[in-house]
Amino acid sequence: MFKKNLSVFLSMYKNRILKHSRFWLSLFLFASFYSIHAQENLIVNTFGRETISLNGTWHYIIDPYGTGFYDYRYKEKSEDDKSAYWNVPETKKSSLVEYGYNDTYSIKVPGDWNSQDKIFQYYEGIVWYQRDFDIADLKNNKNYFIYFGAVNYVADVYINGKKIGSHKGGFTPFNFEVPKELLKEKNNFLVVKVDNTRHHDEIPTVNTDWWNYGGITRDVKLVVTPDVFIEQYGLHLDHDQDILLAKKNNKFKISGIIKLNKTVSQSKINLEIPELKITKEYSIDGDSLSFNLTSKKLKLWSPENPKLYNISLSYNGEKITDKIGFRKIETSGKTILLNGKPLFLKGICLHEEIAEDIRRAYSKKDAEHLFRWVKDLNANMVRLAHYPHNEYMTRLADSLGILVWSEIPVYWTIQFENKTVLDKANNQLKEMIYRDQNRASVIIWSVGNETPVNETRTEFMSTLAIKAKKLDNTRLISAALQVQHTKGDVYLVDDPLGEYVDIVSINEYIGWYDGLPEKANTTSWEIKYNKPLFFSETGAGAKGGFHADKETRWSEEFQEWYYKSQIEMFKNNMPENYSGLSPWILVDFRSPRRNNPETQEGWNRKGLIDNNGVKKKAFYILKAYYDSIKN
Ligand code: GCB
Repeated sequence: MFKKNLSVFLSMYKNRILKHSRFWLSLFLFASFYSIHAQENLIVNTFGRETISLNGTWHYIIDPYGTGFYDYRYKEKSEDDKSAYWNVPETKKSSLVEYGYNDTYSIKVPGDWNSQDKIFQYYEGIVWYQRDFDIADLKNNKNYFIYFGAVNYVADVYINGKKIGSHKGGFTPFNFEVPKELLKEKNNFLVVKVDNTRHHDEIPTVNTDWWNYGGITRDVKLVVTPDVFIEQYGLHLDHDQDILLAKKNNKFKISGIIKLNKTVSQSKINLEIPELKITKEYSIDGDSLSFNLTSKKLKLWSPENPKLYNISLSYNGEKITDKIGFRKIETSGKTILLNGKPLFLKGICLHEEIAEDIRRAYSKKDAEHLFRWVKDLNANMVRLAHYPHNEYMTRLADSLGILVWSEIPVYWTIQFENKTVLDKANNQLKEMIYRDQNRASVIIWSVGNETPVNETRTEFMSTLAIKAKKLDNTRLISAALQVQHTKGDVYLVDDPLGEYVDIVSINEYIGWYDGLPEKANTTSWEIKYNKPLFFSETGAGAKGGFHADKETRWSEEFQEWYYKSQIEMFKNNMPENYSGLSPWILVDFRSPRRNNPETQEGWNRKGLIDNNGVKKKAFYILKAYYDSIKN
């Protein structure tokens, strides 16, 4: 299938490909997409299409032994096996039935399972999810895709007894087409086997400093499309234009790319951006199209003015709507430039968690809750650690004007030597990039965090960095690195991965894991690369409400002292490429590694806000620092 599509694509575009280099980019994008992606192609922007929500109350079975899937010889059950949990349990009174779904065992979707019932609190393993659904107006000329915002970690999806797909990766979206002959107007029996068991050869691997929340953690919906439809599209300011010149002449080039689910010939697509008075009709041959257009009077997107334009794409009876901002992010030597102006990143890291409820965040309301604090901190940027967060976060960041670092969970020591692990990382990278390709707020794709420096790892990580750049050259690439050597008080950053990234990012904990806070006063930095330097982490723990003198660890005063010392270092001892920071972390978060019974109790306490939502003293220190920096 992949080869066939590719050869059709090649034959149809041969001449134009030779003429127009932009086609090379799109060819690469689609070729690499097809070569690794096992599941069906990702549909972008499910918000601006016809959908049927499958959120709500589902049923569950906890299945630690995998009984729903394996027989007593531990062999996989056949599809029509009456005891397989994807099948409707028999109702004949003589039948031997040893499983079932009923309202006593109910669970909310979206949402992690751990927070929903005591029985799940520390559970990791298999849980079967089930619900029925109807399609009021089932149409033959439509396609129906089941779409999941994320399932942690493996999802096997069955509809009316048939397996329709499987996906790995806990933080990225996926969709499967539901064969029409399978669907009914009433009582479709939908089952998802979810397994969040940690494995050495997965991403993330077994060891992380966050809780492995399991379940269908994000929205589930049916996406209803025409038979031929726009699967993906990207619209952005052309990256090659000189932005200062464009601003001077008030003439901006917008580039676009559209991908259909099928090959067509001479078919028409309409693009509208009413506010810019843009109405275009494009002709598409094959399954993809790239184009450029010029716009006058464009207002560029920035944190100060997060201007979004309503856009619509109409094709084959379907109208897809979106809100898109246009901006240019680049580096020039040691500086980050946004729309041609130097940019300082006043950031903060956050996990996708609502600490007060001890659960994963998943909704627009949750995003608003977290971003209110970000705004309150006077920050202009978030590092969404350590995995792609839900789409409400990046959409809200777009409208609030908050810059985003988005990361795949290539975290600490994974199996860098294992080719299939690289494939998995690649897959997550692509799903992250595809989903958010139209979010102006996302300026950095990060390929990982604190990976150990050695040749195998650098090969692995640089492959990802190169891949990310090829998939999307309109954003910056980074990875959170660590200091390898010190020369007295001078900290040297010379990780070879630095060659491959646009921004050299460093995690440092001088004063917490490394001496006491005053150590920062005498520390200075030497960076091997002529690139912007960003501090992707720094932080200290404090238990909210615990007060003592500043030398007492875990007190709010210690954390305050730490932040004051760090800020002194940032103000006085920085090389000129210092371009920003995102301290660790906005809010305390759950971590099974943190077991001090007096101060931690399963929480990483480096939050500037405690697990009850109360700000600690250090919050105000960072807030004041950010207030003092004008971009
Ligand atoms: C780090 C990690 C982060 C941890 C943090 C800590 O360097 O990147 O995931 O949670 O340190 O608190 O130790």
